[in-house]
Amino acid sequence: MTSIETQLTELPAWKALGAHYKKINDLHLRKLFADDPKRGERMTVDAIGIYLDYSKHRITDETVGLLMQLAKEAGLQARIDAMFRGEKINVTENRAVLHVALRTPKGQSIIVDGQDVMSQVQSVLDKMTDFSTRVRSGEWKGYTGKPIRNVVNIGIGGSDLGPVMAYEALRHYCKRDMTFRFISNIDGTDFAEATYDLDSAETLFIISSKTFTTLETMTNAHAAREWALKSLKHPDAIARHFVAVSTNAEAVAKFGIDTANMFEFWDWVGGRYSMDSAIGISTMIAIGPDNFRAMLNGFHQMDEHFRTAPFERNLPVLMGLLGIWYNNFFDAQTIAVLPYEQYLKRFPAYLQQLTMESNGKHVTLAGGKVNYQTGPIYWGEPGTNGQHSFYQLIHQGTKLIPCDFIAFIKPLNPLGRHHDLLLANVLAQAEALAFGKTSEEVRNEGTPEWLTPHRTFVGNRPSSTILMDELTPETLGKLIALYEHCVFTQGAIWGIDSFDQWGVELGKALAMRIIAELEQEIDHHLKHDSSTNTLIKRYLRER
Ligand code: G6Q
Repeated sequence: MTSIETQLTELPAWKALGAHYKKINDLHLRKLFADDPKRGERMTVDAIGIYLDYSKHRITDETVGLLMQLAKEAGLQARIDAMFRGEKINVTENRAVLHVALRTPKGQSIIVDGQDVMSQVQSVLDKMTDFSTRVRSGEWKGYTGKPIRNVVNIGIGGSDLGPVMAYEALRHYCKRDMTFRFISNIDGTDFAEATYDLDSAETLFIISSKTFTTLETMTNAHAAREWALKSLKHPDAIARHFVAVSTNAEAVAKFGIDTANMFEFWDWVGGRYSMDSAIGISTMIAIGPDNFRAMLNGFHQMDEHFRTAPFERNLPVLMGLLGIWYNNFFDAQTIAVLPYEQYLKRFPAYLQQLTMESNGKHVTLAGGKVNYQTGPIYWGEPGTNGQHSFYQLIHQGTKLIPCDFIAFIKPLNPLGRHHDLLLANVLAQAEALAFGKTSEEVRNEGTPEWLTPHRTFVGNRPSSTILMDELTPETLGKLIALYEHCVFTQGAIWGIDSFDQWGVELGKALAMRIIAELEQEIDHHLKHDSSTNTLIKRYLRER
């Protein structure tokens, strides 16, 4: 064991939490609420327009105190300060982690490797603003002189999930006479379905790739070029219909995109933290530069809150620590994120990358194997749909699944009773999970004895409720940054590198080998295991 591992599980607060867990893990939320009539008012934080109710968690004041103590003993504040200072806290890639710089307002400076990154950030934002204004107004014309009506982002992972999620989340604010599509998968269906009804003369492709080498993105980008040239004919058309977002100018030029039409970002922006960099150019075209800046402002408000608020009133710190409480002491394996907002339908998918690619690590910063659990599985769907499917397991299954309920006070599309019904449901779910329904209550309703156990809800199932005013670009920024910093908090305490992703490498390398075997029809001399060899042979024989 390395010293870092020893440190976490040997920390006095960690040990105290272990002992404390044994004392309180049977304590029911019914009792906690009965003993403290003000619990639901007290265990809340109201900051920067986010109301977090964390009273329905299996915690006491002592738990909260010990979790805060853990954050202190693990040196969380020093890690936060190091990130904001631009230190190279992504140690395995020797990089700074500065997505916070992307939303820092003009006039401040952050120095990385002797350069003020803030002036670079502002100049790319200005370039994005100029470009998106021209596309939105119709001033930017396609090769045949028609204005752009369709924008297709080609990217994958961090160069796709953020733009897709933001487009869906902010549809209400989007330019409705334009069409936005997103192609990520190497499955040709994705390309075919995204382009089948588009007129190439009115279509702009944004090739979004930090490295500009990613197999899926480059394959789709080449397909897009062929698709466009089929009708536009002349290679000069590429300059009017293709722009790039990348850190790799050389590869962009080699592809044939004029680097004047390239929007830059930097190695200190991780893919899954890049939706507010130039990777967000599709978002900016969709919602307009002012809305995009409002979104950045929302991110920044959360950054400042995270950097400065005392831990016990700090939203991401609290949420991060509660996640650790269940993950490491209750052995909970997953966290459900349940937005009661249809526009957030892609938010859980976005969070899956953010949380699981960041904290799905089993090795500490010092390189030793952890002797505790790290990142939980995040999953979810918008309510109320999930209530009619997987909520059954959350209510009455054998697994403990802490839930994050997300809701907005004001609807973007007021319609009859809809919003009251939606909100009634989210509040009811959190209530039902926490307090359940006792056998006695079930019996008193006249339920026969044999049916009583089936209709009993044991309750004591924890949840947070995150209530915000209205879904706007600004509130979306706050919400995303809330989870970014929640992930940071947890990674800092687990002592892992939340900013690398070596786990995606092996599959990529093996795929390259198999691609060659499939394309050259090599079915003899296959050197894989017998399962992979047989599958390859079967595919080659039957395709
Ligand atoms: C994110 C990951 C990964 C990455 C994609 C796309 O943090 O690094 O999801 O975003 O693999 O990479 P490129 O942008 O380089 O194409």
